[in-house]
Amino acid sequence: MSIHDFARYPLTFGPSPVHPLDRLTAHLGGAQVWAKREDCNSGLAFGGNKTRKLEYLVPDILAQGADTLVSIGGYQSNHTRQVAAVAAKLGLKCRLVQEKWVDWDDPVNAKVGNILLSRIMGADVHLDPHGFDIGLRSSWADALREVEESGGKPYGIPAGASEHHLGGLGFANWAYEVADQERELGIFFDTIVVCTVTGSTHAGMVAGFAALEDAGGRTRRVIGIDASATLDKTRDQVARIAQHTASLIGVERALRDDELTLLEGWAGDLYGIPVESTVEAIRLSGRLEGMIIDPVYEGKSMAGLVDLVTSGEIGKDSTVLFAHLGGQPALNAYSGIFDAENLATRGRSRS
Ligand code: 1AC
Repeated sequence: MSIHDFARYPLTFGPSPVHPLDRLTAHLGGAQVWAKREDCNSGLAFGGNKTRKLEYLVPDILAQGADTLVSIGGYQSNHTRQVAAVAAKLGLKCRLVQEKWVDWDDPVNAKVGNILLSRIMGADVHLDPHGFDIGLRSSWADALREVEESGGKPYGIPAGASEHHLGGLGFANWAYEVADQERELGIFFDTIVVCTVTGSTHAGMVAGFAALEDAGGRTRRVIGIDASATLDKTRDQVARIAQHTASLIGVERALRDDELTLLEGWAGDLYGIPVESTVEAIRLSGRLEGMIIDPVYEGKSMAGLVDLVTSGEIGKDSTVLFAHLGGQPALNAYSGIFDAENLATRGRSRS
């Protein structure tokens, strides 16, 4: 089997845009930095990385004759927003469990941004008091059972689609898309930087690039930047999903340790809480490139990229691809961090 043997239901516009970040590159004084923009990948509720993953789940959803998508995330989950959009597009119902993954005391945290969009798209949104966890959740199992008991035919999609057996395929395909874009542009990205939380975005890339390497492609580094602050658990989850996805797409070997890089240092102490470096990265990206990134995911991976280039860990001669996963709808729920007074009391204690 290869990635091309899996059914894919089109939800995206096609290959997501790739473009240079010239002013950021000049600011850093080296390493050519580019971005690949999953925030511009679809017309469905602003798209994002999960839209890509869902392209590989929809054929299974349709084959099973499900009438309700059941998924889970935090109040400001990008994933659940994208599931709600796909349900709307397919004419299915959507039941969402939104757990209190982040203890963020903004009064509109459960009202604006992603959760607002899910409500607009008709999802049945249930708030739940449980805290952050990247694994399979009992609240989600309860929701599946309730849909069934009320006569529905649920289709379960775990957080980030990561623990779904097809959840890594979307980003395995992303790796192939990058290779095609490199050929068109006459460029080679030796380093990819991606935010890692539930794992299947990062893991899918690792699997895809492993398959390409086994087919004669050049070796490159995929650097996952932890944003969950549960490093060991995340590393295990990424390794497991990467190995599973690799074997699905025909990689007949164990992945090497050097193919699985997850770096800590930019998450702060807690998932979903921006720290000083996150806010600086958001401002930098906005000010230099007009590229909007968010306080939960890309603010942290961009902070990592900036430090790794500045410290020389990513060499000045590198060509780096920053994976923009499309988390910015959550920004509305964090407006307080751009209030100078709040930043002084809240953000500066962690970096
Ligand atoms: C954690 C999966 C995740 C989301 O958006 O809910 N990225």
